[in-house]
Amino acid sequence: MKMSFRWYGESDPISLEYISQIPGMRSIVSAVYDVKPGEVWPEESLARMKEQCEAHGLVFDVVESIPVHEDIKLGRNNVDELLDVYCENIRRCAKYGVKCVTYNFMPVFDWTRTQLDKKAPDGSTSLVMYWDQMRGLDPLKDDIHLPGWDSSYSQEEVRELISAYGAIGEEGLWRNLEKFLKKVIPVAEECGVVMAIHPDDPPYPIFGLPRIITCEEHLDRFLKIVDSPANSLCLCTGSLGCAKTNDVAKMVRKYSEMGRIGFMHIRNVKIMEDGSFEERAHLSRCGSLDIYEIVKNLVETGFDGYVRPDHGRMIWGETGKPGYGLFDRALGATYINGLFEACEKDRK
Ligand SMILES: [Mn+2]
Repeated sequence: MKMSFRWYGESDPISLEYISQIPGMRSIVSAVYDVKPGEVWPEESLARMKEQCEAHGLVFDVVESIPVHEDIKLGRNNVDELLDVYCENIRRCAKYGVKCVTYNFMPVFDWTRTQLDKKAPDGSTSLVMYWDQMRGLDPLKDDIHLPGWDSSYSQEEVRELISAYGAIGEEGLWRNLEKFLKKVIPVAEECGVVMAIHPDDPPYPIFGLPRIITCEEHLDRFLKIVDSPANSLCLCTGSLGCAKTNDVAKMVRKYSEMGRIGFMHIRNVKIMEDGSFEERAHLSRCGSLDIYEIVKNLVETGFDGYVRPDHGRMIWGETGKPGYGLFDRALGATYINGLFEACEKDRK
């Protein structure tokens, strides 16, 4: 397993020096943030990222993410041109040492929460999604601004996108994903990059938008489209774990055994009675997921891909990007490292 940490580049309030001080930290997960989706990433930006990481004894070998342009997901006229740009970005990442590229295929919104700073009894804050706050919201009628949504879309654009996705439906989205994979995976294979798709967060339809990377049946279908280790999963326990019907530990064992997990996002969530969920500390007893079971399944199947502690809470008075503070993610990394050490020693 290769332990990693997400870093948002020079604008991230958390320094590479601090990240390098987390015990066992190896890799940096980052991206080029100064260009829009559908544009070619400047080589200078990649070279600089690599240099900065190396100066702190870290390796820049995971990209999260190269965003997939909405026109690719919708299969619009300019899709071939956009796919060429996407492939060029994979080649450029590989040239600067990147081994794994994460992306998602979620329509319009990357992730959905209703509050980013819900206070727990202990004073920590975290991201939550409460159905009480979601119900009654209709982006086709109201001007909705949920936290975390791309504010660059106007209300009119959001409506237009939602109706365009409604028109293609789930099967249309699968078709466009297939076209994407058939173009992109051979390029990834050629340059030694593993493409790792991130599941939909949460893994069910929101506002009628189709969502397909959601459950075991759909992950099976996804992996069969291009049956290659370069076509892999970024298995995010917290995203898949928001649906009670997903047995995350079992999925981890199955896909790791198949050699089809490139990247593990490990975090815990607490699913509430009505299906709402709260992000919690990584520890098994803090949420609904058995993180020990998940790590044990990885170790027993010989997992050697990347792992990162996913979202953390805000604790000890830290402020910053919700989910991406230093302290709780560092605690998460240490906890996960401990589980790996124990499981690996048990195995011998
Ligand atoms: Mn994730």
